[in-house]
Amino acid sequence: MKNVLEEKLRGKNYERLFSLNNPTLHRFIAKYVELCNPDDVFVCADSPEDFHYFREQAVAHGEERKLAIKGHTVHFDGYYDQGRDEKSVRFLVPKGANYGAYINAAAEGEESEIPNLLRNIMQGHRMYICFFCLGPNNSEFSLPSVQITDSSYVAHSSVLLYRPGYKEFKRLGDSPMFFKFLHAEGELEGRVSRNVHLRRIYIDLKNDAVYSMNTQYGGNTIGHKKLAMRLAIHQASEEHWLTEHMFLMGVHGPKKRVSYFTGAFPSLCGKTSTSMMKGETIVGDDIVYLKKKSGEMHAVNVEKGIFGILDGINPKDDPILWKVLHSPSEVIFSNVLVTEDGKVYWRGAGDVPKKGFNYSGEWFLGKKDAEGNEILPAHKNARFTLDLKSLGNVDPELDNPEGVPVSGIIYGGRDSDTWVPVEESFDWVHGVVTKGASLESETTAAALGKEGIRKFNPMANLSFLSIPLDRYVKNHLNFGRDLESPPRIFSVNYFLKDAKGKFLNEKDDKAVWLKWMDLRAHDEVGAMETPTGMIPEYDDLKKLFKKVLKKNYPKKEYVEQFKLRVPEHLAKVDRILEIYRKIPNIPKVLYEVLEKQRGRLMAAREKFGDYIEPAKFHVVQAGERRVKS
Ligand code: SPV
Ligand code: MN
Repeated sequence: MKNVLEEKLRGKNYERLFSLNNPTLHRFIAKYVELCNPDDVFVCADSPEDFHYFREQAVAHGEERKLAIKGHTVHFDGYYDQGRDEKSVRFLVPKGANYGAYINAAAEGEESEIPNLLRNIMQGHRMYICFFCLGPNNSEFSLPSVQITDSSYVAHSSVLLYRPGYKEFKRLGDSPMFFKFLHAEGELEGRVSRNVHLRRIYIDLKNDAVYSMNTQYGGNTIGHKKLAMRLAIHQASEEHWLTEHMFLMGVHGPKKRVSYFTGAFPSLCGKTSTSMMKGETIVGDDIVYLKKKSGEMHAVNVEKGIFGILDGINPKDDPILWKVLHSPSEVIFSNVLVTEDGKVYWRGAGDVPKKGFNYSGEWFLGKKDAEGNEILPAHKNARFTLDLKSLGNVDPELDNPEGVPVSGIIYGGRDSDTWVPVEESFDWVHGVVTKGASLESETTAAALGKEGIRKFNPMANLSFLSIPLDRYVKNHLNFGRDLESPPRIFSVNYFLKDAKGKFLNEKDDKAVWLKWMDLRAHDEVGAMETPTGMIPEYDDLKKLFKKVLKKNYPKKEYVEQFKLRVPEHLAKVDRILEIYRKIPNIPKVLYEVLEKQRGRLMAAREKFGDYIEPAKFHVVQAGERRVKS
């Protein structure tokens, strides 16, 4: 083992690796140095020079190009490598184990493909080894992990997105408990992976390892993002905590009170923009670990940066992001359009340029791809990567090793016709079942495949599950049962449309929903009790619209937005029940809660018809709770 490491890790690199006294780590690295056969190996020890080096390497190798604004660079992924490739993700599960229909388990023997694809894959490349800490440093929430990659863009992105881990590995000593990621971009054509047909992501749950190859898109390659999330969901399940696809934010209530909310939304459904609402503070926009602490749910942000979506970001709705995306600081743009003067364009960012450079090469208005489809100037999944500390609205608790207590959990998806803009569930179980476990959303460009199809996506986490769905739902139900006062569970819907297909809300209306949820979480406002949950009273929203957005909120709009759509809700209950009936071992309570919801909907329809205006429902005073799920 030492031979291969001595040969490829020269000078300080060898010393850095061997001053970590961890035989499992040394074996893992030696195995993949030997197999992948890079020209040499760089070991990162988290000095500022190391971080600078990644950025310089990325530019020197052409993986990133400098832009007009200081600190800004752009990276392009291959034309067919623009999103998470869920079909190519395969789990290596123990022999005989059945993880159910939602986990893409590798066939027996398929594992042997891994060494075959990786053999000599890094020839001519430099291998980078980086250590990270998932979660705050020095925290019982956090998990150490190592990333091997031959992409300086992946290394550069990772140091913006994750907390440093070299010292964590020193503390870890010889423990074998850490996550391991190997990424190899494979043979390049220009600067992009040539063999995307051999793009593979293997998740090895037995060894806490992930192997990703022949791809460059961040969601497939930055190991600590969705690859680590899959390993962490598995680990959390074994240890009775939760790993979730959620933002974490401080909502600023009356008298300077700050309450923390998490929110789970499928990709491209407003998760980042919610966490960045003006007047609030952001802890994180994508991944949390949730644990019980003193009878409460506590959360940490696994990351310290954002790999966010640019599509639609504009100065009016996203003033904070707009500013940082146009000021000197470290930002990596990916898959945007770059104009001659080194500026970037994405949809929503002003006038469409007539030409430029993008993920298809030289671009001009009207350019078509090989399939005859028009190429948009910037990809809908174009992204920015930055450190949260570049933002003016980062929450002071970001790095608190204890995490923050959670007052509310929000679930939302792209739903044009069923859910009202905001609604509170009756209790934890009702929320887990009818909001989280019943979440559906129309598909988006964040994953490869057709857009706009309504898909079941429980807790916005279906793509990332590494345990059977029944166990995942059970874990959620159990989590709240042990809490003295579980967080309130809400749903939001930013995508409700009228009969003509026009959105019923404006983008910034969510600022009001947040303030209302905060008041509910503190029992400071009443609500109307409907068959599906508690909705706001008109007068409360009217006041909040005035106060928060300085907007008039006509009653007509309220009624249109908040009327109960009984046929759509009944159809949803049927769809969700049908899905869960096919899954073995689902807790009985899930069926019971959905059947009761159906019963309440039918009774309301009997009395008031298919579409029921809020005024028909009872007002429940602040602090009062009636329905039991
Ligand atoms: C998402 O798509 O949910 C993301 C980006 O957060 S990715 O890393 O691709 O998962
Ligand atoms: Mn995400």
